[in-house]
Amino acid sequence: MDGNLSVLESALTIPFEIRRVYYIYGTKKNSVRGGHAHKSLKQVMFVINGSLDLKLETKEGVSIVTLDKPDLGVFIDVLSWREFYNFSDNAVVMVFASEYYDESDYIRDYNQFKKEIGKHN
Ligand code: T46
Repeated sequence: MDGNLSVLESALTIPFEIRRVYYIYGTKKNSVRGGHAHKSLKQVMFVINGSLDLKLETKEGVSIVTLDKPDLGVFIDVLSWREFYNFSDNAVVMVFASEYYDESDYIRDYNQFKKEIGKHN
């Protein structure tokens, strides 16, 4: 058999019921996306074409990961401040989300995020 086949199953390999799938493409090389956290939303994110760097801050600390393989997924838990940058040409990001879109679930203020993770320590 030629090529690869990756499989994701809701509530099995993905650790929650998937309520929403979205994808991001056409980003410019110097784009920075994210810059927020979520109160209740959990996500698993793949870069299925191209690459980018993901910086995640949680109450445990800061981690940076390069997503450059279509079978490399990252689980993003609640209260994780995320930033995406260093997009390659033709980067395609695919995200599986535990909740429907809800703007009130966003924490877009970094100081508020820091307070929230302080509360959860
Ligand atoms: C994350 C990264 C990877 C919707 O209408 N529905 C949706 O499901 C989403 C995700 C966004 N939108 C609207 C809301 C904003 O007006 O699209 C616009 C851009 O959304 P946002 O600022 O959330 O885009 P990103 O790329 O900064 O962040 C999104 C997710 O919110 C975030 O959780 O991990 O993609």
